[in-house]
Amino acid sequence: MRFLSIQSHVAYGHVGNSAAVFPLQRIGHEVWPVLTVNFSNHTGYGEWGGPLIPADDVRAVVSGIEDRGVLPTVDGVLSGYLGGEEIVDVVVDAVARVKAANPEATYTCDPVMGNATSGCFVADAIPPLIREKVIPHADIITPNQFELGYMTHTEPEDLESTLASADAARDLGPRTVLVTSVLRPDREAQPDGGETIEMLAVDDESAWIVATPRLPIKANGSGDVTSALFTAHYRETGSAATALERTASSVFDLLQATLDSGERELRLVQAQDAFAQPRMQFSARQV
Ligand code: PXL
Repeated sequence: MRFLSIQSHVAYGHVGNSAAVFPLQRIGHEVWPVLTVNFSNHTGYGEWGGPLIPADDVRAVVSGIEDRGVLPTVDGVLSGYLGGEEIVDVVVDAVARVKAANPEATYTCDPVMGNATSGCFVADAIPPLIREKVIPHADIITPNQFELGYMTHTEPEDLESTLASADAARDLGPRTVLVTSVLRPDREAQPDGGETIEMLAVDDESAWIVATPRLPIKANGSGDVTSALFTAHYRETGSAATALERTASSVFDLLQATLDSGERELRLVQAQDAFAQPRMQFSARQV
């Protein structure tokens, strides 16, 4: 498949397109990265060098691709962190152009707003823009539990309320919702009593949940890898359960490798076999 991926680029480390592009390529997909920032490193370091790409320049890159006549061959558009209103408009416009060229193409929006620990870390203007201008055009969204609540004005907590929030998100337009990092208090423990973290996928067919051991690591970019892999596997297989299992398997091994290395950045290259041949050590349960 071919993906147009409109996301951040960092020279050092792995977030945005610098996290999403290689795993997609490693599992055999063509990716056309369109950069929204060109930073030295991710913003988690507190300082960085390099420019935001002006929205008009991002738009010009999309237009240049369109002028090659290749938009009808795009299977999916991906977006991640959106820094401002202008870039929101560029993404929405790019999605419209791709869908006009190929009505079968899907748009996956990772509605990056924040998380349960840090709260909202994007500008105040961004969440309402994502909710009102972007989500209605998305086919697949990949919020974490916090973003899911913010988007739907609900407070997903246990399984039942998280499923209800996912349905509320589906009422905004997207047919498929992947909720990453679900930390419901009623989740199951590991066989050895250890803590788990879950992902939940809901589509027109059904709802599925997968649990993985919760690792003591917070790695910037892991959400970007998750969103990209889920999209590719879901589009390829049409099965939310299979996509969930493959994605959980790959991302867990990536995080384990990162933890074992003691490094701050994702061990994307070193863990590449986990993308190509996921061990499939976790199974999804229908809920
Ligand atoms: O992972 C999302 C992301 C995207 N873009 C930039 C970031 C981050 C997370 O740290 O810093 C520039």
